[in-house]
Amino acid sequence: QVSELSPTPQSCVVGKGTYPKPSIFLFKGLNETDTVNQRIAKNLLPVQEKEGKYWKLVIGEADDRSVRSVRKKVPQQSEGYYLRVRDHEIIIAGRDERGTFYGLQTLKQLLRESTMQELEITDYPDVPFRGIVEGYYGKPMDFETHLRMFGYYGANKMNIYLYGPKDDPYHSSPHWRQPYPEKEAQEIREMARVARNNGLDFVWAIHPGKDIHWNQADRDSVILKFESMYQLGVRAFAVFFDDISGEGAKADKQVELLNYINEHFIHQKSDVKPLIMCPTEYNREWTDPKNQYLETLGSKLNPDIAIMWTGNSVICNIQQEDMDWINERIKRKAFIWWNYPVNDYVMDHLLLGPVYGNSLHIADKMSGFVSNPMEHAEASKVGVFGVADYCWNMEAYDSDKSWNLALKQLMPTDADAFKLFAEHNADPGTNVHHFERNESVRIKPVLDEFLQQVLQQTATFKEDEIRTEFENIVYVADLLMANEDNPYLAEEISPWYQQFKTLGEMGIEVMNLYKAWQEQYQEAFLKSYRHLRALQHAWYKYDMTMNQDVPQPGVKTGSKVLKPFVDKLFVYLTDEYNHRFQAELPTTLNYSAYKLESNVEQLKNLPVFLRNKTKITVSPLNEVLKWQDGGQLTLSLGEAVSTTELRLDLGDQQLDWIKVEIQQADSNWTEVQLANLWESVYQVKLEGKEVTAFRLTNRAGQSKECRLKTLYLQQAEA
Ligand code: LTM
Repeated sequence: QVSELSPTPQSCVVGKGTYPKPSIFLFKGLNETDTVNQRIAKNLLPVQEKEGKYWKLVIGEADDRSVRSVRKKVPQQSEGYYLRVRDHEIIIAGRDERGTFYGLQTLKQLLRESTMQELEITDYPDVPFRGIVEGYYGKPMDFETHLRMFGYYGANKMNIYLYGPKDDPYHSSPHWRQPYPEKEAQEIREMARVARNNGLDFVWAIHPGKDIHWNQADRDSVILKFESMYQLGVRAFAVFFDDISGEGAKADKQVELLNYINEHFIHQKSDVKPLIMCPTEYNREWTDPKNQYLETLGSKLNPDIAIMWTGNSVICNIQQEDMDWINERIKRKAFIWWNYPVNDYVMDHLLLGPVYGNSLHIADKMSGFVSNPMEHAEASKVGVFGVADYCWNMEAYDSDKSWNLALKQLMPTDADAFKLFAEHNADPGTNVHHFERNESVRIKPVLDEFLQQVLQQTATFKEDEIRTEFENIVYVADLLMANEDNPYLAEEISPWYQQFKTLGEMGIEVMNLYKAWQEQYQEAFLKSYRHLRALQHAWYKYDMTMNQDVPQPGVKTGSKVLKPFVDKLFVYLTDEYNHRFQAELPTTLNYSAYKLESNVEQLKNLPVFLRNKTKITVSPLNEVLKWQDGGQLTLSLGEAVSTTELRLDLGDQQLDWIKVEIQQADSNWTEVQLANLWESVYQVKLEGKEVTAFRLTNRAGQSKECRLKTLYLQQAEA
């Protein structure tokens, strides 16, 4: 259907005629367009050589003879196209080759339907550069995944892909100065080629700021590395200075290097796209007006170099005034690096909700908009689809409509099931960025109302609705686990399907518990109680054993609304039961009893979890940590825990500025000594001490910049 075209066209006028879908094409103008477009056109349908009763497909660029009759209808905007379906003829006329390419993508979508409607589409993008920045921490996409994703990005009319995975050692330290080994080099060559064939600029980014020297040798190192990438077919480049501190973070030095590269490399090549840079102060929260960092970039960086920007904070939504604020300082339109749906700060969660929150009126205030995806490339398609739609036709963007279409395309045979799953897997949970997404929106008011009625002991309604929701979850989880639409997706996220099923079962059982409670049926209550305990155990075991090899291990689902509902109801009913029958059924949940408190802004909301059932771990932080003098982090354990060691790695080999104290049952704080194990890894030996809390304090007498790489307390084995 025309209403399902995505991204939403700027204008689509539907006529009266409806025809059976073409089954064969006769081409006109093929030799006038580029080979990529020729190939796409030829693959749409079988080709007919002679004129006859067949559909004619005419394609070309605005100045080509083949499309002369509609030349005036082609939009002026670059990458725009005009597409007309009429009288067994389809004409696609692009403003340029990309425009024709996009017209063909639209035609592909039209050909999914069983009939062809008479129509005229006049279309062009709102945002000049739209795409992906693979800039997350974690496992970079593998070679095959890249190729697959390029097809998806191009089909959604994205035109740029920036390669900058933080954990590629040849993109960042330690090997940014060296060329790629042969195998990886050949993969990049192929990636650049496939990206190009999918209408994408393949931008290779370097991240040299951790250990760069501001001298001629390192200027040459960057240029030599770029030259080696150029030889592999890369024609667009970026330099990222994010998440670094110290010498590499100096604005004037960065400007000097970038202008040098621009002049001695970018401008020397006739076929290379303008340079892109990501600053160190890449969001407003981190800007220090004293440094005049952004102003230095704004006034001294060559105006043809694009500057990336994440918004008011690392992960946030962007409004009109936010764009004005940054554009004024950098004296150009910011190139947005949107940190969504990336989950490298909450790897136990999936972010599958709708794309929403950014202003719909900022297209003309930005030079580009790229999304940083999750390590799960297939699952990220939900967010990517929304971003592509948003960037193409911003004012017309309808987040829910776009989300529904994305889900349907990703799992056509079980779209409703996948939607239910996505509805309940949207929020990142507690996180350092205070970033939130709506989750379980449809059922939340029902659950809230029900819980309130239970707590106030008034008559309850809507039990059936709630029970049905949980029954659906169990049903849907089974469907998803068996679904074969997309094996890549299944491989990425099946642990979450299993946990989702357990959550559904817990939900059903907690409603049974409620019923038994209401009917004062003690035996049924105890039966449900025991089953719930077993399900809680299964949940916990899964959380402790699956998806462990990541900074935030485990598998969380429904964590914003559903799971808290189940837990609250369980605790309340069991407490009531205990009270009424003088029983002592435990109500402890496998909730972490750990409480992290801090007056250091970036540490305040860090998740804390138990790894391997024994390591009480504070989530590492991706970004540079600015720890003010006297700033403290306290982790209370809720009870005395027998411990063997505290492990700390702040990326600093000289940790004399950190004071570590532990608290024991007597509530007094005692300072303990840090011993260096190797490089920046430190340890406090605890030798079985019963600890109730520990705290770390910056006693340097000045603010320190460091990385929170490791922080855990090792429990003694039971
Ligand atoms: O956002 C930027 C510019 N840099 C990093 C990313 O590499 C990372 O993926 C995100 C989200 O954790 N945060 C960053 O600081």
